[in-house]
Parts: sequence; C-alpha cells; structure tokens
Amino acid sequence: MSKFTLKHNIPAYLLGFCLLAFVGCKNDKASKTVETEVAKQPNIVFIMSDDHAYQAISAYGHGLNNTPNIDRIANEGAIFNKGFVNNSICAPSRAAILTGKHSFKNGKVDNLQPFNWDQDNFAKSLQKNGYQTALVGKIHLDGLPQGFDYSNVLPGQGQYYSPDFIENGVKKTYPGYITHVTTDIALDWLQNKREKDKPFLLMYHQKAPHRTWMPEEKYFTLLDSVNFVPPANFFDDYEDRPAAASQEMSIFKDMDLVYDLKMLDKNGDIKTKYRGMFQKKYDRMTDEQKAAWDAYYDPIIADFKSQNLEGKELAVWKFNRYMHDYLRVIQSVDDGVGQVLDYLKENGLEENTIVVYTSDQGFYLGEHGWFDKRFMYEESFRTPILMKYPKEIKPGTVIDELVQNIDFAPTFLDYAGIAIDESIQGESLRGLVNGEVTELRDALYYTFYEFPAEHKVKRHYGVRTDRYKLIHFYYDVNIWELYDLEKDPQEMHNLYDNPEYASVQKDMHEQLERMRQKYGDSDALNEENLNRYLNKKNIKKKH
Ligand code: SGN
Ligand code: CA
Repeated sequence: MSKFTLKHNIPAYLLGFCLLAFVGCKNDKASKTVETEVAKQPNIVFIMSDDHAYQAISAYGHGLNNTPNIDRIANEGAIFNKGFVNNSICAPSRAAILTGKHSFKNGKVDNLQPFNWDQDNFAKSLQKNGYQTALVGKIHLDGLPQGFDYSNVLPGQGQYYSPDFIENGVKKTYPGYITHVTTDIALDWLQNKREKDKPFLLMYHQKAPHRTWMPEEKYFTLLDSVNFVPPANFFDDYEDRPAAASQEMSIFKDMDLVYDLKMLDKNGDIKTKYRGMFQKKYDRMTDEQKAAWDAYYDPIIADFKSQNLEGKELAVWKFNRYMHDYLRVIQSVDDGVGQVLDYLKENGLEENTIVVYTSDQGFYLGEHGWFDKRFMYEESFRTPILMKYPKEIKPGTVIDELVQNIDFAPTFLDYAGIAIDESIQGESLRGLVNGEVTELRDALYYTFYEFPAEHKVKRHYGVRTDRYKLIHFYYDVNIWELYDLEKDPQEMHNLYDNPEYASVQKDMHEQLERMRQKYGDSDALNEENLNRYLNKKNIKKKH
C-alpha cells in the first residue's frame, strides 16, 4: 500500500497571500495582480463513486445509513435534489461527464463501445490552462486517459480485495482493500506528486458500492441489528409496464445467493450459477482476511441453511442481506471522503477548492423489487450531487432545479475562467449554486442503449420535465410510457393513452422532439448505434 505523510505544506496561493500582505502597502497594483491571478482558478476535487444510490446518503434523508463525511459537503455547500444522468450506466456516464456531451455525441453509448480519448474533455482544457490534473480509481474507459498528468486507474470494474491498478499505463497489484488503496493513492498525489504552485484537478473515483459489495472487516457488523423493511413497491407486478417486467435485475429472482449474497458454504451445498466467480473474488483475500471474513459470514450461512426460506420470506431475507453489504461498503467510501476533506482543511486548501460528490448513476435499493440501474425510472436516472465551494456557495444551499451530469464539464470550465466550447451540451451550474440564476432548463433528455445484455433492460430514450416523464422503449418492442411524477412518484401507473392525460401526452411528445433536435439525436442515430452494437456482439438483427 502506498504511504503518505501529512507534512505541513504551505500551498502556493497562501504564499501569494503572504506576499500580498507583505508588499501590499508599497505596490497596490502589483499586489492585486498576485491576488486575482492566484484566486481566480480554484482547485477541483471531483469525487465519484460507482452505483451509489442517493437513498444511501444520509444528507438526502432516507434514514438508511449515516454518511457524515459526504454530508459535510452538503452542509458546507449545496445539495441537488434533482440531479440526473444522461445514460444510467457506468462508462457512458463517465464519458458524458468528461466531455459535457450526450452519449450519441461523444460516441460512448454503452459499456461495450471504445471511448475515443482523442476528443476534447474538460481535464484536457484545465491542463492546457495551467492545471495539474490527476485521475485515480475507476474510470471504465479503455485506453490511456488523456488530459491527466497522473493517472492510476482500475482495469475495468476492479476488485475489492488486492486490487490491480494501472499507474500511468503500467499495471500493478496493491495489497489491501480497494477503497482505502484508492484514497491513499489520491492523498499521495495531493501531498507528494503534484506541482504545488499550480491549481489542481483531482478526479477521485471509488469502485464501491459496485457489485459484488464486499465490505472491509471494520464494517462487517455495521447495521447488523437493523432489519430493513423493503420499499412499498418491492413486490411490484409491473402491470401496464411490459418493459419493466422483462428485466433481469430482481433481488428475489436474479440475485445469486453466493456471488451477490456471500453464501459461500465450505461444503458446497449451495450451488449457484456464479459460485465459481465469487470463489475467485474470495481467493484474492489473504489468509488473515479470509479468516475474518469466515468468522463473520459462516454463522450467517449456517443460520440461512437452517431456515429453509421460500417465497416472500426469502425475498425479504435477500433484500436485507443485500442492504447490509451495500451500506457497509459505502461506509468505507465515506471514510475516504473524510480523509480527503481533512487533507484540504489541514493544508489550507479548503477555501479555494470546489469539492463535488456524485455517483456515475443511481441504483435500486429494492424499489420495484430491483438492484442495478439502467432504466429511466427515478432511482437510477437520478444521481446524488453535492457540491461545496466556500467562496461562492452558501452552506445549506438546496437546489431543486433539473441538473444533469453533462453539466459538470461546463461548470468547472466556468469556475476556471476557460471558454466553454459551443459543442458542450451541458450548462454551467455556477449561477445556480451562487443564487444568480434561478432556472436552468425545463426538461432533461435521456438515452440507454445496452441491450441485449446482462439485466435485460430494453433500449430506450425519453424526456423528463419537472412533473412528467415520457419514455420510449424500442428495438424489439415499441412501448411508450408516461408518468405523472407528482401523483405517482414511484412510477407504478403508466398513463400513456389515458384520455385524461391526452394533452400532457401531446406536450411531452413535442418536448421530446425539441430535446432530440436541440441535442442532435434521432432514430437514424439509434439505428447506427444498434447496428454497431449487434456487430460487436455478433448478434443477428431482428426484424
Ligand atoms: C457488471 C455487473 C452488472 C452491472 C454491470 C454494469 N455484473 O457487469 O451487475 O450492471 O457491471 O455496471 S458483475 O457480475 O460483473 O458484477 S457499471 O456500473 O460498470 O455500468
Ligand atoms: Ca456504475
């Protein structure tokens, strides 16, 4: 594991201020130059985890867990209640964040297509304008990252124990637990590797809480005594929603007892499809780690076997087993956020640093009976966004406007005083969070392409306004869905073709067309992306 020591370090801009104080009375003009030059470019710490549901951040008030460090960002800055993604899957969301463009513009429409690093991204722009830039942890975009002075990233999804990393293109295996390794690498860059006289961008990306939710020993028993009650629509029957019915991401039906829920019994009675795959993950642990793991999980396995659960009881047991591990891996993420915030504070970097916490998308914690993401329904379309910047954002700011992950790139460029290229499709959030702007947009556009694939969520696109949502599922189906989010926040009643909503439906179709024109999407592009995907997967086209 990499080591870092917290030495007392005086950042460049503080030196600037000392100098300013010293020369201030002699040469006013010169000193002003020093101050503005130093102050105009804030540092940026962009923290992103993978699959972190907003329901599992205590600042959002769902009462599932306690994330005091992530909450610090909201308390000291802003929380976004309507933050959304462009495409609820890992690599496409990351590509949209880097480029500020929708998937059909940046080309990374699904996890399968290659990402073209040669195109512009906001890190490249910051780097060209004097920033030191680093990318640490999960990125899930193949190829050597461009725009970064330093990169140390996971190959693909990464592994919870003894993780591999690719440091500036060179693969290494680190001992220990991934969340801490990622934090240590980030802190090491902040403390020892960057040029401290320059503003910096640190993209600090955790793998957790991505499947298969393997906690560290410290948190094995966290929330053990809590019996989680599944959401009200846990036993959803998907009436009127055939696209929702056809997925394979049900906690009850699709969660693997061993792979997902850790029932790796030593005598091998519990035979599941993915047992072997979990065994490989387990085998990455040291003997000491395995002993601690077994000491916690073996009694749960024995108890589970003795109960012979079935039907709804088994579903609720699975839900609880899932929630316990999912929330535990988040606790380690929260610890890392605390370490990074403390580093900024202890090193005088707090005032001039923008800190963002977000996830590559939302996640289902039992809503509709599900885990995973992909759908344009709220829990996976939405994503947590918390942001602080003491110079411009008042503590306790709450933002209820519709914002999207394509907004990060223009926001950071705006703060850094760099021109925002016309091709960028997001909007800067700067005015919204400092109170100068009250309305940003009236609708959001969404696309999802990864089908046929794992979890079987159909290809779809759609539009969401503050109140309504229109979705079109296509390719091997042709299904329209319309929701009134005010009356039906759980999206249980498809109102499409309901006469009472005829005018809403007409307006939403018009809104959808406006969005597609504004951003440059079309059925023809969907067709192109579909053909590329089917070719790559070697699947014959259905007619
Ligand atoms: C893996 C997971 C899926 C998950 C995708 C995409 N299976 O394939 O459950 O939906 O990643 O996730 S696993 O068996 O490998 O865990 S993403 O966040 O990378 O898009
Ligand atoms: Ca993800």
